[in-house]
Amino acid sequence: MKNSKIYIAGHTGLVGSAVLETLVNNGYSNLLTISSKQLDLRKQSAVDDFIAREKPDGVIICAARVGGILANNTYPWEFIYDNLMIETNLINAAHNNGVQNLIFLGSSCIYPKLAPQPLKEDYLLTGPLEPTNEWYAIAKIAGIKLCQALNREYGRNYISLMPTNLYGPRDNFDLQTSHVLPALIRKFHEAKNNNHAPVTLWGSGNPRREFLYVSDLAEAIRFILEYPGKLPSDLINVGCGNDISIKELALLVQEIVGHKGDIFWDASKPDGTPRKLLDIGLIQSLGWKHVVNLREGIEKTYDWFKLL
Ligand code: GFB
Repeated sequence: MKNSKIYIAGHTGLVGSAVLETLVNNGYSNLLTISSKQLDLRKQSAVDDFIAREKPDGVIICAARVGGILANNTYPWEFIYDNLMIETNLINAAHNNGVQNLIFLGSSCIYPKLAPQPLKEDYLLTGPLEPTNEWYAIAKIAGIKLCQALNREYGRNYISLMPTNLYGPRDNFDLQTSHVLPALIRKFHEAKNNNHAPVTLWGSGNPRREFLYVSDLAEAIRFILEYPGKLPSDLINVGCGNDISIKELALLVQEIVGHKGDIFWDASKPDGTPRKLLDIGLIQSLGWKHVVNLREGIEKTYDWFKLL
């Protein structure tokens, strides 16, 4: 098992790098990776050739075009096209080369914008999506369906994990394209170093989000990889089980960073979905639970950011 050849697609990103680290630390000795320079996952024949040549035993798809609310809203084409191509090429090549086990990663934004909370797996496709990220969400829903179609028709074991908002070391800290947590860390840090200048954040601060430290997701992936026997579902949420408003999050990051200035809210920027708290009953019933709490995770991420 630990010498199975497992291909981690997207091993340099936030999630892929944490998965690589976790599996190496747990004795996996035959992990396969390739840089995006050497293999463009959007190119079908290149992906086919790579998978046919390497013949992995399992595939973990961490590769994706990801970004925060503004990036999703500004680049609808890149978010839908790149994600559709990456996942279709990888899942198709894996299936054609007899790969029986695959893990695909999505996001909590696949659920309807106004679905009841917490979000259960079976709320998928029960209502309209949040418009700022429907392009990304539709690509991810297609990925879930690709896996489910192969499971149903060909008996594959292709599992889709739906993580909540993730953060941690090696995240994207670019203020135009990042998610909220790295943006807050950077904004408060730079403002502190600028005589505690005011910080401007986006939207109203009222939306609520659930955050999971990326090493916890990597552990959840390992847990699913090593799960003995058949899983009860091929769509499983991964979260920590509680959420926080963006205003509360801002105060927490401000305190951890040590910024003492004002906070302003730019109402011209979108709020996005009001709330997306995952129901994590299913993965908890299997025996998995997160370990890193939000304060500790932000402190670790800030320590990493200061070394940049
Ligand atoms: O993390 P975030 O960009 O994405 O924003 P989503 C979360 C909330 O934080 C929104 C607010 O209400 C933002 O308006 N916010 C406040 C900020 N200040 C900032 C800031 O400086 N930068 C950013 N980025 N946000 C994404 C989806 O939605 O979540 C993706 O667009 C994906 O597709 C990802 O699903 C997990 O949580 O709203």
